[in-house]
Amino acid sequence: MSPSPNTPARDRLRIAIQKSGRLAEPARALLASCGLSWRESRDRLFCYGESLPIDLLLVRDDDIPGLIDQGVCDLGVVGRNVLLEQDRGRGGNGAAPTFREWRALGFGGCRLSIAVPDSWEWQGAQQLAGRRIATSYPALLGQWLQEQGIAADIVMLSGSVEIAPRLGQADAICDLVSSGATLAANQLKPVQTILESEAVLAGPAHELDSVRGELAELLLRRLDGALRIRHSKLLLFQAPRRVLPDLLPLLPDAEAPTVMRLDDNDDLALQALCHGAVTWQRLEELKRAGARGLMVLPVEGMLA
Ligand code: PRT
Ligand code: ZN
Repeated sequence: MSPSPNTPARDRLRIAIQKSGRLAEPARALLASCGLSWRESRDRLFCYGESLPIDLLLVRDDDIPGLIDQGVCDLGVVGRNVLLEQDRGRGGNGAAPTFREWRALGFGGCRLSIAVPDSWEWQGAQQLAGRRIATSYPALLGQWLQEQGIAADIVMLSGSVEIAPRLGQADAICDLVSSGATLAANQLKPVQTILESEAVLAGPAHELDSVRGELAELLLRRLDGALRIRHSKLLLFQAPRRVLPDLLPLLPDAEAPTVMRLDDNDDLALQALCHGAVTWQRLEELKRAGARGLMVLPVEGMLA
């Protein structure tokens, strides 16, 4: 396929991302690292893909699963918490899910947790029986309570869930937690995680077809490369051949290192793509084991 930005609308891939909020910038940065660039519309609701026919729709995160469902956009970057809440929320009418998680994206990490007042001595989930739990995630909480066999009242609130116990609206809450500072400031403590969440690339339950399918595949290939090298570094060094057995165990996270023989002596030049942290300590260990001329380079792109 030779991608050209001047393609008809049906042949353009449309991705919904958050207009503003926690996921907005990291989503754009990740897509930009896949080689996408855009021209933004005056109303700042639409970004027209310039390098590839892949456009962005800037929306509220809660609207993203519905937009995929309606076919208004093909893909979206959204928290797993939002995606699953809307998916479970549809369960009641028996409809098959029309969207699913395509990739976990490694940012926007948080937990959907039950939190109770600091004064409670937590003995286990059964303590929630007959209690009122405030949340913006009634479907996920309802499913978890059902799985635990607990009958409790779900109090649906669209925001400021953490103050519900102090206002007497609820006994406990179920909300997103990252650092835990908000809970602590409200004299609450997390006692049970019901979902580990992060930003995900969401798409339809089925494959996309024709040109948009090809574009989605191209994007996924680049995305997989970008995610894979996110914390990777290229390590270059030299070493005598005889110390190789001591060096390789120090590179457990490296893809099979490339080993090149240097001219006229027993020295080797090695090149290893490390997916874990390449710390000073690790460099020092390699040096002690006989490596020299150690050099750590950033990795800008990778296509498997
Ligand atoms: O305007 P729009 O509807 O698009 O945005 P929003 O206000 O609904 O969403 P936003 O930007 O707040 O969050 C978007 C997504 O970020 C969420 O759906 C999660 O997937 C993810 N995320 C990651 C979080 C948090 N961490 C988080 N800490 N979303 C919300 N919080 C809130 C939480 O609700 C609580 O009020 O932060 C507070 C707790 O934070 P800590 O650090 O004090 O524990
Ligand atoms: Zn929202």
